Amino acid sequence: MIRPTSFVLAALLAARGSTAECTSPGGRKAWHTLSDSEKLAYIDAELCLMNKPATLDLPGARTRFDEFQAVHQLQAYSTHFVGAFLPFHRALLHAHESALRTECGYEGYQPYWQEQLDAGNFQASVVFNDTHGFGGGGGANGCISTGPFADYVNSLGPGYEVTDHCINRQINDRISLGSSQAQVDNCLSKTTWATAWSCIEGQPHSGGHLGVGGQMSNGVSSPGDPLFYLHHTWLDKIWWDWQALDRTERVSEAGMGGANVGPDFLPGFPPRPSHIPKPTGADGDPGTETTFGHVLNMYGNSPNVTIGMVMDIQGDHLCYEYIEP
Ligand SMILES: *[C@@H]1O[C@H](CO)[C@@H](O)[C@H](O)[C@H]1NC(C)=O
Ligand SMILES: *[C@@H]1O[C@H](CO)[C@@H](O)[C@H](O)[C@H]1NC(C)=O
Ligand SMILES: [Cu+2]
Repeated sequence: MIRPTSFVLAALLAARGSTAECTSPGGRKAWHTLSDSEKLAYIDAELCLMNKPATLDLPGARTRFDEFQAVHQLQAYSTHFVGAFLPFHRALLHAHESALRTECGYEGYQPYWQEQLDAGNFQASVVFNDTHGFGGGGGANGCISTGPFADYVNSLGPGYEVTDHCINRQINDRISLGSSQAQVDNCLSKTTWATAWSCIEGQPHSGGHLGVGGQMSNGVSSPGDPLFYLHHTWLDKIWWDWQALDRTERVSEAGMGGANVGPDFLPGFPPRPSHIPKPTGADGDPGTETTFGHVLNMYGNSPNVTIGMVMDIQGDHLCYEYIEP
């Protein structure tokens, strides 16, 4: 005879599904809400990746930090202006966050940049703080001349090139208005995946990339600026906020779709050189419409995942939450 309490427990477990194991999600916080020591812990972990030699034999990558940039560089034409845009970046952010934690002893989670706070005034953002942030821009050739990343010699980029260069920026306050709350709200109000995803890839996405400028404004090599990860985590939060408005529907197949193979030339992107193959369908997803089976290639930085595995940030594979500022 089952006692009522254990019966209720068993029913609850059954309702959750036997494989759902996300019971204590990692909390991703807004950068400006981190304590000084939390900020330094994140920066130190990123510097640790920049000081670890590359292990994956990806063209031009010298460090572990570069290897995450290489994954983006090699696939830029198959991961932008397609349905996989947000899922690919979600998987890349998770791979980066996992490396900070498992390879560099970081105990926190991937922070995000609450850009709407700074829209129209990126110059004054706390993210550019020299001692507890990502440093400024504005040295010779726009090179970051102050802060923890001032000396980093990036071996990938600009674009598809493999050349040593500094991380540069060219902050533009007017363009940064694209990251405003009004733009975020506009995307959250979209009622279909196709309109929500293309909205997010349009304005808030461009506001952060082009508002910071320099390396960040290059659609191919932008992860050479460590701010990339905070910008894209903010976009991932916007996607999640949108999904959470109708969670069951929007983590299901109904919440995916869109072009599977993008245009041959991406506006604002460097042209694809001949050694980068023309994108075709992905493994697991040969058709014209993006589906759950679509394999996201992490090039060994972390195991490959499918789009279906990254739809829910508190599912069988991912386990994190966004802490509101
Ligand atoms: C940078 O951040 C530190 C630590 O939070 C703070 O004490 C300092 O005033 C900031 N610098 C500027 C220029 O705002
Ligand atoms: C990851 O995916 C790519 C492209 O689908 C494939 O070529 C590669 O072999 C996969 N890697 C692993 C470790 O499965
Ligand atoms: Cu990208």
